[in-house]
Amino acid sequence: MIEKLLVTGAAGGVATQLRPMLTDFAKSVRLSDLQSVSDLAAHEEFVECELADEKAVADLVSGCQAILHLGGVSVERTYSLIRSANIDGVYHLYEAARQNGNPRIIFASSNHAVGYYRQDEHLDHKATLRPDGLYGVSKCFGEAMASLYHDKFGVETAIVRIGSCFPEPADRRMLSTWFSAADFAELIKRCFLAPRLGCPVIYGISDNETVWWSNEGTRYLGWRPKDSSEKFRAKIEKAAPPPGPNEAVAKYQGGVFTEHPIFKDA
Ligand code: NAI
Ligand code: 15L
Repeated sequence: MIEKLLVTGAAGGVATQLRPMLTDFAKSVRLSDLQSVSDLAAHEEFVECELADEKAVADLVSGCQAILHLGGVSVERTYSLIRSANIDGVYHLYEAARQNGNPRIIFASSNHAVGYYRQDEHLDHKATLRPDGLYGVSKCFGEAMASLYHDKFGVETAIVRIGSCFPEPADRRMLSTWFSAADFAELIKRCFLAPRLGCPVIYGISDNETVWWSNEGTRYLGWRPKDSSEKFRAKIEKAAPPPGPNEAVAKYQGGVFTEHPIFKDA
């Protein structure tokens, strides 16, 4: 069991789904975000923290044996917004980790780090990065920081390129990318409790029928997803006609993110 687990981005959609499942492997949980989290359970505490504030992040990490790093900008935004949360914030987190006993980290990377691959291409953990926007680039930066701090300081990180972690897939593309919270929680447990973690790249997907990604390289973790998006297929296919083969949502793994412009501050 982990004595104290830090969860950043605790007010967000993924953390809200995961929170009830973390007691399986963590005795107490420090939740953190810019936005407050109110409905705290007995094993949870809340600490407000801006990831762009280096001193605040150092204080936040102190005393935690493991970190689930979900905090940050989670979609395409302007460079300044992405930089402060996902570039500066990740640097602050890794600096805090190496100065506080090298807690293991789960880094919430994204499929948008490889979003410009086509949907008929099959990727494993060695795929060259092909980000589909500035958000995807920021996830590539996070992955590089995880690799650097592993090689230089021994900080172990599971780099999880999450597909689509929502209660249900929202469209046909997500039938391939869907990742149930239960499968994610089990992966987190395996990563934190494994005798050796290292710094693997893992695709965060459930056991879906149509997948573009292989996790063969991380079988040593003993993780096998159990859920599948198939149970939602009929509902999704009934909701809307299939997109044309040249529409981004049917062509690229990153879907519509490939169509976003570079957003500028007003
Ligand atoms: P979300 O946007 O719902 O939650 C992110 C949280 O981070 C928010 O509560 C926000 O207040 C907080 N945050 C943003 N900037 C911050 C800052 N500067 N300082 C402190 N906190 C800050 O995102 P969601 O969906 O919960 O995703 C969690 C993580 O997983 C994100 O890092 C996202 O990029 C990643 N991810 C999520 C996917 C999904 O399907 N939901 C897919 C791929 C990656
Ligand atoms: C992500 O990285 C986003 O955080 C999430 O909101 C979804 O857009 C997801 O990717 C996706 O590609 O479905």
